[in-house]
Amino acid sequence: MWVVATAGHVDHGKSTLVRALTGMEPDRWAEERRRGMTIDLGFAWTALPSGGTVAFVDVPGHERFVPNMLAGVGPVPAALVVVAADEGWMPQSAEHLAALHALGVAYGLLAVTRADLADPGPATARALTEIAATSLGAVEAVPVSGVTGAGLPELRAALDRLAVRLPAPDVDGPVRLWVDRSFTIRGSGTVVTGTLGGGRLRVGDELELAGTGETVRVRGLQSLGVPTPEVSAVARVAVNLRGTPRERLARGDALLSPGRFHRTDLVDVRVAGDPAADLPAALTLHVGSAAVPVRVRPLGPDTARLRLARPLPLLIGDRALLRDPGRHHVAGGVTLLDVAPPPLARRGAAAARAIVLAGLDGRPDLAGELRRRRLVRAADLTRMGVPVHARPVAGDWLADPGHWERTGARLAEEVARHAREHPLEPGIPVETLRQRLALPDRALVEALVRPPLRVRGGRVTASTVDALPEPVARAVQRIRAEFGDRPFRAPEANRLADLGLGPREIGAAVRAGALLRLADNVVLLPDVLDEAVRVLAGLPQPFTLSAARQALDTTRRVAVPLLELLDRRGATRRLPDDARIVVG
Ligand SMILES: Nc1nc2c(ncn2[C@@H]2O[C@H](COP(=O)(O)OP(=O)(O)OP(=O)(O)O)[C@@H](O)[C@H]2O)c(=O)[nH]1
Ligand SMILES: [Mg+2]
Repeated sequence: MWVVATAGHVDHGKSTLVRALTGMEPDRWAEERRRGMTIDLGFAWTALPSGGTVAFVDVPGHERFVPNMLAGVGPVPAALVVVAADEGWMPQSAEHLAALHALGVAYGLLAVTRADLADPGPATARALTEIAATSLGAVEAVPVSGVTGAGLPELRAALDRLAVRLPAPDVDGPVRLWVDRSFTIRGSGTVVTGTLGGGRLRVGDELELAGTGETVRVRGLQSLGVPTPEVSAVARVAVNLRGTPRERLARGDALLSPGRFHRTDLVDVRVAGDPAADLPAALTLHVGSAAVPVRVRPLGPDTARLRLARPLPLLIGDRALLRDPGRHHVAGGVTLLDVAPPPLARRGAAAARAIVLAGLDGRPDLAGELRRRRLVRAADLTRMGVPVHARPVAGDWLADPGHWERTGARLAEEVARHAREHPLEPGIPVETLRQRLALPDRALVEALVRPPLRVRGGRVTASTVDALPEPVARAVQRIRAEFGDRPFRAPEANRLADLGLGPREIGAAVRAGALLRLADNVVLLPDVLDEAVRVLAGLPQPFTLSAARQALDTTRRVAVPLLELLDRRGATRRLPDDARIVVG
């Protein structure tokens, strides 16, 4: 199936033509039929000679209902432009065409209706000229009469030729179904309809409401009036939602694949049409089936920042249009360049931003996004519409290669600086580094740590034996000289103090492997443990604390923590009666 929207001035025969092609009534409301005028969107469909199905979104032509027209054409990539042979090119012919052009609609046909009332030649010539100057380009023109049926077979054939040119939908992509109608069916609850442009819907699927972010479940699906368990794009669909009050959903809302879209109320755009500087500060943004008031802040000659009155699920590259509702004027077609733009707080930020935007074209560009954002979560980029095919540097984080390289170098500098300024600390805390490098996640700090640096105990240290500050190294030398021949005698607390070895200095020496700490203020030279085990193994087993103390020629102050350390290391084992044996 594919979907085409009508376009054209009031009373030019759009609905009559849809009715003649499909045998269905596009004017759903009694008021529309009474007044002979379309007010809101209508839907009808028919089989084509090729066997394919075309569904029409029939729009109103009256100038008052242009917002309804825009909600219908917003999600539809093909248009059937209708001009009456007897009336020719009229204001809403022009306004509708301007809207199609602003939205970048590139596929279309011209039907010159009421050809039984006047020579279709002049209207055709004028319309083709107007259309050729837009995104639709050169289109086929077919004169028809919805009343006599003349030209309808030719129009069907032309529709078939148009269908084969339409780009294939991304049926594996995420769903963003812009709601164009919502209503209640007794016994079933809320139903919304829309044009499914990409992805696939199944009964039982969970979806996200763009407006509130809440999760809803698909209770039932219909396409072209027939219940179905699954629908693939492109299709007209009606979605019955379980347990969702009708008030939660209206035209302009959207049903989304959960977690796949970024809802934003701030976007940077390129504007085609009026120069950005001439745009009124307050306009309405039409995108999908939504119409949202926006504040416009021009940035460059053809770029602007839009602040939306409510967030929408927008992607880089989305097409939209700005309209001045008071003036019946399509102020400009809009291409979304950035859906998560940076704040413009600093002086000169707006000018700098204009330069960045001048280089963007709305085509998602992974390398460019990484260069500008430096660090970004893969899921966040996907949600902006940027396909991700790069390896994360940590977790879900992607990094610009140059920035990552530079940050790694800065990290090494910070570690070295911290070691110089705090020689007695065991490295720099990961969290401190995270803040200094302005990284959003500690995992990034750890990913940047490369040998000879390493992470130990929540800090980053140089993995080579930590260089000992000069005074500490000298104090350790003195201990070696004084205790080398009495290896199990430990310097007394006041001797340590004399040597300038307080808790921090001892800590640094222990980390550097220059001292072995048994308890507070009880230190030995580091290489004495093997000798202790050798001496103890020479005692009759099991042995007592007192026997060990005498054999090691030391005091209780050392012997108690030394034996406990050997116990912990499994070199000795303590028996129930407090005696010990050497193990192995
Ligand atoms: N003779 C003749 N009359 C037509 C033809 N097409 C439409 N009409 C008449 O023109 C009038 C308007 O037709 P509609 O189909 O309602 O026009 P529309 O474009 O849908 O109008 P809006 O939806 O209000 O914009 C109706 O009275 C139709 O009967 C045609 O091909 N030949
Ligand atoms: Mg109509």
